[in-house]
Amino acid sequence: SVTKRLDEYRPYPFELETVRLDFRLDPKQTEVRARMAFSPKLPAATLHLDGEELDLVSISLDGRRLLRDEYKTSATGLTIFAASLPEQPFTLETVVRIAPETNTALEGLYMSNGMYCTQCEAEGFRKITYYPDRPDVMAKFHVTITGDAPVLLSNGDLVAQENGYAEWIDPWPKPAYLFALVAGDLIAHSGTFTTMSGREVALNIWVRKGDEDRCEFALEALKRSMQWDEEVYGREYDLDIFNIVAVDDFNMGAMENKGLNIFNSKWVLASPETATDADYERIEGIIAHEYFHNWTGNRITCRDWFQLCLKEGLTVYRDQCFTRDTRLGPVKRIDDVIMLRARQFREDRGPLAHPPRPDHYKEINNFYTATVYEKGAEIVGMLRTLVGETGYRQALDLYFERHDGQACTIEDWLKVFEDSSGRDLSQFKRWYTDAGTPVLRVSEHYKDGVFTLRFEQETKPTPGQPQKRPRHIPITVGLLCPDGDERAPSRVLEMTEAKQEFTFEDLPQRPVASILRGFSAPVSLERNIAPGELAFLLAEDTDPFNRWEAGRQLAQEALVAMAQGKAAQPDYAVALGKLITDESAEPAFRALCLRLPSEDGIAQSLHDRGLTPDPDAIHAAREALATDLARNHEAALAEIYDAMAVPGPYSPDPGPAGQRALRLAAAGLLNRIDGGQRAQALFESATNMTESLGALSLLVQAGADEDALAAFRERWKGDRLVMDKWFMTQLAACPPEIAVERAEELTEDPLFTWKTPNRFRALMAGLSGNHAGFHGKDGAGYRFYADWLIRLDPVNPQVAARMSTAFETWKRYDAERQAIVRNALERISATQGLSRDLSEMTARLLA
Ligand code: BAL
Ligand code: ZN
Repeated sequence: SVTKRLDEYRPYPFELETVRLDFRLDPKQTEVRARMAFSPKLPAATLHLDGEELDLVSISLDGRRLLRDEYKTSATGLTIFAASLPEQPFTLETVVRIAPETNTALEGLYMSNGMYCTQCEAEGFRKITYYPDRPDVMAKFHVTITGDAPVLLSNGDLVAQENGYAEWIDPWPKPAYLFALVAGDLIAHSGTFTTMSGREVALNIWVRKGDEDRCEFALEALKRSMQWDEEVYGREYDLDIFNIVAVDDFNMGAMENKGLNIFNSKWVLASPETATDADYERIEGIIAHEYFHNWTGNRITCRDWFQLCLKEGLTVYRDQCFTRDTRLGPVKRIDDVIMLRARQFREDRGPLAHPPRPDHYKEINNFYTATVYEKGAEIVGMLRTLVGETGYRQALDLYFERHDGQACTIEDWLKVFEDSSGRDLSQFKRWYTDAGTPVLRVSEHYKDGVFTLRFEQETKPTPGQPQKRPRHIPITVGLLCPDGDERAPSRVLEMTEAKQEFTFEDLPQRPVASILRGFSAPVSLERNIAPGELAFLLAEDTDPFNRWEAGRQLAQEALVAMAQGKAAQPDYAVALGKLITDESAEPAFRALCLRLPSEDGIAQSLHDRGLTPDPDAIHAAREALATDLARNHEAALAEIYDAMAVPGPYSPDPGPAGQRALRLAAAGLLNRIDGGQRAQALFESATNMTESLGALSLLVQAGADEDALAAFRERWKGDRLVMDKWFMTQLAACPPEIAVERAEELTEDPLFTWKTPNRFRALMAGLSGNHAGFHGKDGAGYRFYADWLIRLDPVNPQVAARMSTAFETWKRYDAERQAIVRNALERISATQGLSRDLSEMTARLLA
């Protein structure tokens, strides 16, 4: 299949101002009539429309049927020869038929539980009708829907409606990937929002009957998002109606279609009995994310798919800031960095590493990655650090003013920062074009009142980029006196060279440096620092991120030593003891400090030090450290466990959620020494899903789960979202030696409806999240996983390809494991009729 390249971009040779789409819905044979008003921009151009899996019924130009020799169709589209095209504007009309019922790939128009819905990003619209399916072609859509369903939705404003018929006009030009249609027997949970200019917007969350009492939280989150975007970015909503639809079968988390967001029901529906605190927070974040796309993505979109992080990086950054503002800012920042390291740093170190703006791809769906999203967000954060608060707001104002209604590039984006701040960002741009996580080494020197930080940066080669250039890195630094006071306000050091030093003068005493505060750049900091200094930072740093980071580093050092059979320094246990009883620290923050680094993270850390990680030794080390901590701090942890019980009715607010998190973290450690006693009691008394699932997970970990798993299943077997948790948790948390066997058994469970993406992901991610289980020496985990990817691929290539990233770390491990993975990947890659999605992934994984 064909590789697409950034430097091959050519503008579309026609202007497409309006499109009229008439749908006659039928599960087996939906008819789509499209009328497109084109104006040629270049003389004698042929007209190419994308189209896949379409049954062409008719095609006419300005009312005249085209003859067979005036156009040609292929597996990828429809071409009308230049000789048949007038030089003046013309209208092309096509009629095609499609079969939503048999569309299991969930791209284009498909069906989920009897309801019709669409997913068009990135290139799904071409499975609905022939069209220039590229984001730089922006047109006004006018849609009619005829179908046997009480609710018929599309983008924009509803202009006419009667039984089985609806007509929608979207006044805002948009690319086809933002088109959406939904039809079904749905019920709305509704509200209103009055915008800053006083317009009233109707808000609806459409769900299946029975789910309507789980929508209130999402509705309120939507209102908070609308308000925040007005206050912080000056952005007002621009239609009279905003619809959200919850769908059970969905490849992504959610989709920002103009005025008609479609959500994976997992990220809308919430009730205390069925959703955890983490779910609530994530729902709020995703609702905000999709809403914020209305300006960063929809009003200003991408010129081509190479620019995906233009909208995604910025919108993730915006949703992260929204959550920081509405919940506990420092805790959110730490959570985001944990995620970034677990997913993006991991991606950047392996065979799938790519720049936030890739310059080639075969299947764009394979680039909806942590690098494009989360690293893209870090880059926006760095820009803000470099130009400052006011500078950032000025740049964004200019971005909206200059580019509203356009399809833009990363160059356009950086130019608004350059023009508004007067800075040269040409070196900074490497963050977008170069892959890999820079390693930042620092050494500290103190003499005659002068403190010097010497930095060195190095980025390892990544696929296709053997040579790396120095990046422009903002390093926020604070200096602490030995008594914990700040010496001076935090300073942003701007590193642009491969080696660079910065000095701080007039210091009567050697300070303790707090480096990379707030994680001011997505780099891997290497610092030769004494455990005592880390313990000091954990106790005293005024930057909450670095306070947590010091603890994490102590834990990581202990685990890395233990995984090699060495004794751990006692510093971590001692320092942590002080922190967990520090009642001036937020419970949510303390909970994060009690969370040990993941086994995958320890494996990475060992690999970074040139060692081969042994998954069993890592698991044993982590268990041993947890047991040690429990023994050392038993009384304090038990006290926390009792004190952090949250009485009264459930609230997902950050306060009580933080208490529950701390309580569960304490129970998690104590679970190693109390024989699962607290977990059992909590499981039986739980009044919400956070406690219930938290306790279940601990029982699974303790191997005392048989009754609890059965009871949980019995209670929730009719609830698809809760059952996903049941599948996932018992695989992620169980002792590694039984993980694969359990996964095999679970695939036999009648509730394992593997064609539903959420269920498939729950089981597979549960297994791959069990580090020592998935990477078991006998290779059973690898084989099992590969078998299922092969099975899913013909049904849903996008999900199969996405899940193949479980193999991205395979080169870290020993030769025996590598041989088994290689074999598994080669087996996938040799499968007859493998999708473009999965074959690109396996080729990259094997390269
Ligand atoms: N655009 C795809 C889903 C999202 O990032 O919002
Ligand atoms: Zn997005």
